[in-house]
Amino acid sequence: MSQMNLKRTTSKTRLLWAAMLSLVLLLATRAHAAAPGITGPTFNLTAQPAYLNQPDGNAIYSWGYGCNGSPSGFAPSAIPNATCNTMQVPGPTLIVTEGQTVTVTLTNNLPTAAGNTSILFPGFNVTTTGGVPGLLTQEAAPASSVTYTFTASSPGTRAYYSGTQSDLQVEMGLYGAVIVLPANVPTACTSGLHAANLQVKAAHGEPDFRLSEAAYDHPQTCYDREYMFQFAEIDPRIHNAALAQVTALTGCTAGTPGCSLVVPTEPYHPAYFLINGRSMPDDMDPNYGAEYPHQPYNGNPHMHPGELTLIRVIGQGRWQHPFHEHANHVRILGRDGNLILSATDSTSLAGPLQFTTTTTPGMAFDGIFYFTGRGLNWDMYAHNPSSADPLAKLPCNPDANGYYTVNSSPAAPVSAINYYEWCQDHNKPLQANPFGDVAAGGPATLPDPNIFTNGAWYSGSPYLGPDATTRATGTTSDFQPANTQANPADERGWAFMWHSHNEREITTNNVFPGGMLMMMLVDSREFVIDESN
Ligand SMILES: [Cu+2]
Repeated sequence: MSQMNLKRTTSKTRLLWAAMLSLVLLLATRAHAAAPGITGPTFNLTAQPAYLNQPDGNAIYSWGYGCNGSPSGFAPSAIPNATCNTMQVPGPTLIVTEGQTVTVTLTNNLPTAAGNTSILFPGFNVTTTGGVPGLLTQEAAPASSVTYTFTASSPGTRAYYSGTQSDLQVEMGLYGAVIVLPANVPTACTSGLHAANLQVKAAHGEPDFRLSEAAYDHPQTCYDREYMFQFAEIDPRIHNAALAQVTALTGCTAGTPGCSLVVPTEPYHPAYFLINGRSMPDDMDPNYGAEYPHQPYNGNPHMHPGELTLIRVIGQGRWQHPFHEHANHVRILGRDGNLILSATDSTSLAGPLQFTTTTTPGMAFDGIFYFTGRGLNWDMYAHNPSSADPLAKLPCNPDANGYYTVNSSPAAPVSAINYYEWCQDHNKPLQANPFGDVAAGGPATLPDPNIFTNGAWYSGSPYLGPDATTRATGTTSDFQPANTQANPADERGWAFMWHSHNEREITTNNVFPGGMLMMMLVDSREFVIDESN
């Protein structure tokens, strides 16, 4: 049996296993989890210094919020090995539910010369206990604490950050996110295509990484997958100046003359551009990776065709970040926890559809992104009606929207690897004379897939899914145009660059590529997306 046949037998066997596994999983408790963070509603945080790793080998002295003792829990539960260090950037994502009373106690463990620190929770009505008065809120003096209490009054994603000497302290890394989950999930989110999507995941043994089924108490905010991205930048000269001064002032007494920092924060020339505290390619390493003890959250979005993917985005730092999510536009649902409703019909959402999503410093937005392949004008699964392989000639019956789903007639089985295919392009060949077991007679003569350069993320194939990509290379060579360094075995996803459109921001210390860039991968349904890596 050739290597090719082995692979194909394996994929069929996997489908059988998946079908059996789905029965087991449907009986098991549904995992409810996703953008990684800690659960409350009571949080004990500390502000401390530590070093952030950058891909050029630099370790940058920074300040960040972290956990003061073990948090009450981690979410999503589908991500193993979750940790909350005493310092991390971004700070721990605080996950609470609408209506809860949230209590955050902050202890100031910054160097004494750094002075007071604090947390602002914009958008919430905060009361404080303890601490000392500051310009914007009560602050924690060195080695002291302050407690903030607020009601999680409405759902959505919001920023939190230092309200003390913010030009320096936010730059140093004192920022994070609050996610408020809706108390009442609309029934539309737990029925129909959303319920079917869970069954499709279960059919392939894929965990559910969501924190909820909806972003807000609104049926137009249902989602099938979610990610959180916090954008910020670092000017290392500021961080180095802070380090030099706190080192020189070690042992000084708080409040005495000279026991304070004078670090200029202008002119501002950032050299590192971060997604969740990491620069590309580090952002695509796993969540909680041991090599990033103070940067636990990654930026590594994957999704299946047709899934409504919620992206929770915050512009931290000082610059605007024009972020381009390639492959589709983003529908903005709300900003800073405020749903954007129609002026004439308060039951309908009116958020803009954006090609490039903008983030203003301190501002958060929730948006929906999806990819379906609609309009490609070729069969992206490379179906071949005259093939002897059943996987090469799966059906595609359009539902009312033109996709192959459980609403089709006959319905798509939840184990179908072309679930959510755009049926208008079904059996429409791409290549004139392709290698292997994919349909011929199409308009294009593409480069030989056996010699086509393989990118680090892109499989090199115009076809989606392990089965289609393997069939498209033919049976004459062991050389696979896939299985690259960054991807797990068997992944044949389509990679789309998600990156800042300020091109300076896709460098790391002046070297391209780097910075605020990640690769989004679309994977066909049989590839199990593991959001923990
Ligand atoms: Cu772009």
